[in-house]
Amino acid sequence: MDDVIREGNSVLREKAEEVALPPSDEDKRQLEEMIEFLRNSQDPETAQEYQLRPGVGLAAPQINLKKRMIAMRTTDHNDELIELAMFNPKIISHSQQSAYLEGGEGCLSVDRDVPGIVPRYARVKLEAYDLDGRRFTKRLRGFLAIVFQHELDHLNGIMFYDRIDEQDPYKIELPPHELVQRSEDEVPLA
Ligand code: 4LI
Ligand code: NI
Repeated sequence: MDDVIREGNSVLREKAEEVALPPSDEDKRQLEEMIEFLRNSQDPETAQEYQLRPGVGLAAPQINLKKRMIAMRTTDHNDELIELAMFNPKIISHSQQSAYLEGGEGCLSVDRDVPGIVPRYARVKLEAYDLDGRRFTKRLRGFLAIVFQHELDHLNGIMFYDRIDEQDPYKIELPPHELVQRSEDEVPLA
């Protein structure tokens, strides 16, 4: 059950390949299994039994597949459960405003605490293909937007700590203009 690839494995540093569309039965099965893994990791009994850490996002390279596939499972700002399975996801537009998790980011492939701010876009509009191979777009904000960007990074061989400022891990990136005001969107989440 816990077949998650850990940091140090070169697969996590490679660029994953586009999935040919429509997706094959094998691609679909693997993406469904990624959602199932997240469900299990969030279920206290199953997580205990299989010694799983809870996660809300998983990218295919983390289970040793060089494919552009992402699974997400978490609640949105209305406490509604959101499950997303995506082939070939990409950002088609994003906010200028940034956001970050105040508690830093964690990753199922990283068995240590890496403190610091991971700057992300506050809002993104994504394009992807669902399990049926149908194209869809979706706007994300808040925690969901951050999780999506973290997982998309995995498809490009980027780890969250690559984005933490080495000199000053808690440095908050601001637009390089003194007249730019910070808006509500920039308040830290969680
Ligand atoms: C228990 C049951 C404090 C520390 C606050 C926990 C079910 C960290 C935050 C969870 C942190 C669930 C999460 C992510 C952070 C921290 C991921 C708890 C699982 C909160 C998800 C991918 C970054 C995503 C906000 C090192 C495994 N997840 N917390 N970051 N939750 N979770 N990330 N940050 N500090 N990581 O982890 O799934 S994007 Cl659902
Ligand atoms: Ni990760």
